[in-house]
Amino acid sequence: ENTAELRPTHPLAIAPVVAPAASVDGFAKQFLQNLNFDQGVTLSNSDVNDQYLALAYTVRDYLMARWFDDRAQQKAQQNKTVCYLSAEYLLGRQLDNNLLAARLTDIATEALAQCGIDIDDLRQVEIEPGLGNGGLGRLAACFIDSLATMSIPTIGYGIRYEYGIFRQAFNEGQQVEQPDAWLRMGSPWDFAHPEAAQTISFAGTTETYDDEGVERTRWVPEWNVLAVPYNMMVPGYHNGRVNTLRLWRAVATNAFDLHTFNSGDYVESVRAQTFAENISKVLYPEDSTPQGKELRLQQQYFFVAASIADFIENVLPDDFDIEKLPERVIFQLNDTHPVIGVPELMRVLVDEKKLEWDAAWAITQKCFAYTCHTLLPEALEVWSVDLLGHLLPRHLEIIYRINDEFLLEVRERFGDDEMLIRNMSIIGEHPSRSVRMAYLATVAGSKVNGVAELHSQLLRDNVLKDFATMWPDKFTNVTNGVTPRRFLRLANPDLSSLITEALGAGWTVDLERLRGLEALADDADFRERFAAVKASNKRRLSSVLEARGEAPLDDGHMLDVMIKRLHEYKRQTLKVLHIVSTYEGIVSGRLDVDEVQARTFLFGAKAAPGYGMAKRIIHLINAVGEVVSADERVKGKLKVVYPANYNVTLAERIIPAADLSEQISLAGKEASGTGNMKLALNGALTIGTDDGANVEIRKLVGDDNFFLFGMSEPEVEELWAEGYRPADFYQKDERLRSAIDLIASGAFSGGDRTVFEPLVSNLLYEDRFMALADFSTYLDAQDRVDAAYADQDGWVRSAILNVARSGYFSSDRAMRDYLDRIWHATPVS
Ligand code: Z2T
Repeated sequence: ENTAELRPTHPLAIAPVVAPAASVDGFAKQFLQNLNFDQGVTLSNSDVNDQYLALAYTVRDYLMARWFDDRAQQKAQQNKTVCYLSAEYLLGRQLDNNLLAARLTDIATEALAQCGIDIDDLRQVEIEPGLGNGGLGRLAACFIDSLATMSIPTIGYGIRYEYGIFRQAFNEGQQVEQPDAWLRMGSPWDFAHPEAAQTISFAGTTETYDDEGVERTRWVPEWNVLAVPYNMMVPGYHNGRVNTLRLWRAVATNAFDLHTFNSGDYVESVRAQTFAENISKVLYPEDSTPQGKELRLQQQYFFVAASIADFIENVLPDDFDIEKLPERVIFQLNDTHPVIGVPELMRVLVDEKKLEWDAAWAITQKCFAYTCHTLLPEALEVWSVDLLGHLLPRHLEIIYRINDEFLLEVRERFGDDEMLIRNMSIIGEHPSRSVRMAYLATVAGSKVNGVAELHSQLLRDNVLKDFATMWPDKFTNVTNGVTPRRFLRLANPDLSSLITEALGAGWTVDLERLRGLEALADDADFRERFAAVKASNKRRLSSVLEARGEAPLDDGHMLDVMIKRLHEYKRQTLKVLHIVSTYEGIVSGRLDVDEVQARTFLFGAKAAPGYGMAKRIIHLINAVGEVVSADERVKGKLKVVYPANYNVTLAERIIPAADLSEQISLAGKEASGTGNMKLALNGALTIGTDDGANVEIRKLVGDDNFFLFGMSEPEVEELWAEGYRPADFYQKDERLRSAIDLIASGAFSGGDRTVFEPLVSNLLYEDRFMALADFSTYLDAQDRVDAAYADQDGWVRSAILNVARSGYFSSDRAMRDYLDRIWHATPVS
């Protein structure tokens, strides 16, 4: 580029950028300066939001020099960069994480205290960036934390949604959605760079032209938007590294203005700009069941095209030989949402860089790898050929050619097996022509991975079987992980102190060290202190719930939690049937009330706004909760709490307080789960099926410290093959019958039998996720839970062993696995 070189003469302009002094005085000075000169208020005139923003600016100031330095290092060393492409990043609050990473927590607390401010009051002000739905988005956030902590050059690319995941409220027990205006009070953690905007095109036609005797194709698009990057700091923990998360925002282009302004109606033209700006307006709220809407495909192409162009133009040096691209980048596809990047890179290489198709394809295949996060057939993304061809005509042509050459390869390998060809084709024909994005990703990717051992096995055996036969080495597993910084160190400070006292501080970046706690499980004094931490975490959660208008938690109750998106396959209904059955058992006298362990059942879950059955289940949970919690006959024994708007911030309070972790999906349906890992790591015992990462958790913590129930995945297949009739299970088990009858009777709906009728008949006559089939073993396992909890000493021992043996589930380990098996990138030295 041709920017004139600056020739500064001022000594400060020549000196390297330095952070403010890492002292209480230095921090207070910087904070007050930011309050005065960036926020524009005096301390005495400021409100908490001013103070929070000034605090955030101050933390930024400390990280800034590191951020500059990291980018300079990466530029100098020209290492391979991990470009994580994800439509979602469920970040959670930034303040505490960044204070911790920069070792500023104590300094900031004291500096603010000297300004008369309680830092806790400022923590509460931050609205978490909820730019994700659930597991997939939170996983991306854990991964970028680990990569920064491990000094791996990484850019996280995604979308800066103006509205993140909706805020959930309850109205008479039913979910209502409210917009998440997370940017309204300012966004101190990101930096807009309009000068680095990319122009992203859509629609139009393609044409061939003569390029000095070579016939080439070019895309003649119909409209453009600007993609403006917003950079966020991703600081490593205590290592002085700061990576970048680059989120794109859609802004109308000048060309767009001209096009519309020529229509003559000025005001209408300004309004029309919102068309372009809608692209980054809102996160689609479906977790695992995409809706196939055009705007969503626009979002996907928008951020992926901007990211690829940004990497090539701004990260690679000007004279870079594009044929060497695979040495410098790996684009990791977080599920199929960014897969349109495959034809986009081909378009850039063939149409713009003028490479031969075969050379371009060889490069592209090396630059991408694909992570699959599901097994549900309805969650596998497909785009109608009509829609894709209209929005991205050149990309559809490229996809067709990729498919043609791929199917030739299939024929060469397996002969003219037309059935096989149809099954493997990237283009599906039924019920209408569509592009199967998972197949495109599998064909294009250098590697394909599932997110837990069982999941990866089922991908190879079922969903992508033919591809695994063709390319066995392409398939691998990387079991998910969670960041120990946010989910243990920050969320559970008391347990963290206890662990550090016992083992030293190294566990935060080397979680396998928790193994050292195994020996302490037999130490009565340690057990007592561990139990005291759990009790205090429950009190802390109780006050959080009270502040939200919920009833406080009862002392002595087991805290039984099910926190995850509301989905039929996850089987919140099975949990409800357990609650109703226990309630009915006590009320009818079938159960001896003194034998039943006092429990609080805590739910946290949002339902996709368009998912009717999930919303009905929410209604049922609240309805059952209201009746059970109010009934004198079970008073002090059973209680249901369902705080609205479960999010990362609330998870950080619930998880450290939990005794029992409900992981009860139908075997073969939950790809991995990561809440299961966070809960085990914080000393909750799991009751769970042999599904997803539960399998690995159980293997590690041991059968004695895990409550297994339910059919295995092969048993599920067998029952389907036999013919599954849920009503048979209803007939056979009296406890199940009474529970379902009680719901059907209107006992939880003021006598109205129609309210939950669709739910009841779905269970009795369809039950896609076999809740009734697993009910009796689930209740048996819950009896084992009660018995185990009655022996508090034994329970605490198991809880400690869960912590001690969960080190494997660190996202640092997951990153090492990705690096070894897929990325082959190395740390910045
Ligand atoms: C999602 O959160 C997950 C899978 C998806 O498949 C989509 C979304 Cl939004 C398309 C979850 C899985 O359900 C969960 O088992 C897994 O732990 C998580 O992704 C991270 O891999």
